[in-house]
Amino acid sequence: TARQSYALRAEKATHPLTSYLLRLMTLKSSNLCLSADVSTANQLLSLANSLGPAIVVLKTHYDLISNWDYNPSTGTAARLARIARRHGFLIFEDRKFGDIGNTVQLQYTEGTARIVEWANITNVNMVPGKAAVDALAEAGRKWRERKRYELNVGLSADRQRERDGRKASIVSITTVSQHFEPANSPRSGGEDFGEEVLRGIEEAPLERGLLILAQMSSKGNFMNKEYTDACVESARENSDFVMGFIAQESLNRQEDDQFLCMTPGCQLPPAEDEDAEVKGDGKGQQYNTPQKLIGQMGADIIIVGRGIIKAADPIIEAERYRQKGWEAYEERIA
Ligand code: UP6
Repeated sequence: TARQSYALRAEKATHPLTSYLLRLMTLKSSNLCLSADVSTANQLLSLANSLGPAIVVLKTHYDLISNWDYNPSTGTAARLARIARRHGFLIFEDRKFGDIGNTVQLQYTEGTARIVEWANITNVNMVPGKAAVDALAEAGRKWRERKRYELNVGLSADRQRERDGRKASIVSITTVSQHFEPANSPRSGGEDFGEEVLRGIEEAPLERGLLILAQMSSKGNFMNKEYTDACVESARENSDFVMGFIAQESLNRQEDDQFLCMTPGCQLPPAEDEDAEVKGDGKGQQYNTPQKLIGQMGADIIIVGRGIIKAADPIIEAERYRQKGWEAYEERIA
């Protein structure tokens, strides 16, 4: 798959969210995921808003945010989702679930954060075994069925009300708007983002996706080949839910594997010294350039945190990463 264009792979992918993401990448000429590792909701939302045009995925660690607001319709996730719809990017909660199946299901769908409700994508550390993936896949499928049902009930109730000459119900407006509200509709929640930025892309599909943590960027990690191979097997077994991997190289090994490889541990040397070597962070993190990860290792999306966030001007820096990542992809498929 490494030599195929994202557009071609969008047509081949069977997972609707994978296909959508590949189309988004083509449309925005971007294979950049921002790792928004900041500590307040305002910092998160303002980064999302200012870097939204350059990225296709925004990765969160919601538990790093000291004032995360859990309200499902007015809280941090809801506000982030509105920004995501507006700029056209997916939300990926980097939760790295790692427990028995029953517990990960509950952590995914219940508790304070209810991750399934707002994150298009999440991920799992498969060290506890394949059952964790199976359990999350089951929870994802159930969520989708419930959403479809709610949507249908809401829509048909509204049709009936229309026939009766009454207004649509608040309930169905909320249900429907969570997914199909046009980005610049007056209902979009009192946040003024100015002009609509992205045109030509439809709403993200009503699907959830999972990435399996198959390889890590950190020095001396224990994810050996046997573990990585089991991750690939598990992905094939749940290909309606698993979109791909967090890994350091493409893990598409068979003709019909259509998995995405999203890769953290990515930095560029400073703009003023482009030949400088990229070093680690002194806390175990190891970095590679977009050229190496996309161009040589077959990664599809680079995940960049501090390289962008800590820059003097994150907007300019995000654009530099987007360009480098995209050039490496274009060279790869040429
Ligand atoms: N991350 C890694 N390596 C992995 C998996 N995940 O760094 O193998 C995550 C980290 C962090 C981000 O949790 O959120 O990717 C990398 O941030 P950085 O670019 O600032 O190093």
